[in-house]
Amino acid sequence: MRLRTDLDQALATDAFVLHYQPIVDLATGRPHGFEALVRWQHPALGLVPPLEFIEIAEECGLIVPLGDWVMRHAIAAAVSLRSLYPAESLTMSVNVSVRQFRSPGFVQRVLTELAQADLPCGALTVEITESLLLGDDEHIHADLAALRAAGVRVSIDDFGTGYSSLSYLHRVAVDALKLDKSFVDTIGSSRRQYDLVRGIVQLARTLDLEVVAEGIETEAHRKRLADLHCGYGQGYLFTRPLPYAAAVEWLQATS
Ligand code: G
Ligand code: G
Ligand code: MN
Ligand code: NA
Repeated sequence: MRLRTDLDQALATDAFVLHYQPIVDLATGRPHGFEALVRWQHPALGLVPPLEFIEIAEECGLIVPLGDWVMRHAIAAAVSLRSLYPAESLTMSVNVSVRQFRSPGFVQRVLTELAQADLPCGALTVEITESLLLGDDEHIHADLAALRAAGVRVSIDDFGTGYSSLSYLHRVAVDALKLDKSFVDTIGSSRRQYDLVRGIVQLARTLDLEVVAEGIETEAHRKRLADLHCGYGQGYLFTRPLPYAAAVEWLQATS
């Protein structure tokens, strides 16, 4: 498989780049933070989106060094964005795949990066998926607790689309849910979907969890979610994921 052999080389040659998609406070319209999203600058294929290589990287184990690369660069970007806009208390969200999270020493590596970069732990959100919480793995629970004890925030990505049951919410302490785009898409056209989203937002409030709605593409989506007191949102209505310099310009225009 071509991509797999190229991936090794890509790590050695620093051929990855992060784009940053803003997360917006829906009540005020102000920037809350960014989600770091990796792309691969392939010499022949151009900019390769993560869906085409993250799974391969997981299968061959390269996700661990790649994930470390993403974490280090996202933390560095958070430090510089926060120093450019000190009043905004910007956060940085980083996607962490299951194999990466389970790799020995993951929590310690994250905490060491934060300390070396001098980024407050509370400025980092780790996005995990429901699949990490399937089963009852004590190591995972202990690692999540250790991250949160240090002040790192934990968010459940693609919330509502996994196969796991809601029962994990009472066992696993997390800070936020990212409401999957599929809920947002039909919030304006389906009354049942609207009611379901309202229920999820209420559930989150009861459990003291923040909600970030993904895939907000229209003003109608934004307004409905803001009316339901969904705290935060992300989507093409605000902007697509941006290269670092464009993210700075977006902040300048928005903050
Ligand atoms: O940016 P884009 O919409 O193409 O991202 C597609 C998917 O790739 C998203 O589900 C996102 O979670 C995942 N992804 C993006 N960057 C990373 C990363 O650095 N690590 C992991 N594990 N997944 C990522
Ligand atoms: O699974 P995860 O939440 O990490 O996925 C984030 C992905 O969703 C990014 O790749 C980003 O490009 C994509 N995305 C973000 N906002 C929108 C949107 O408004 N519409 C669509 N179609 N995709 C979006
Ligand atoms: Mn994500
Ligand atoms: Na998602």
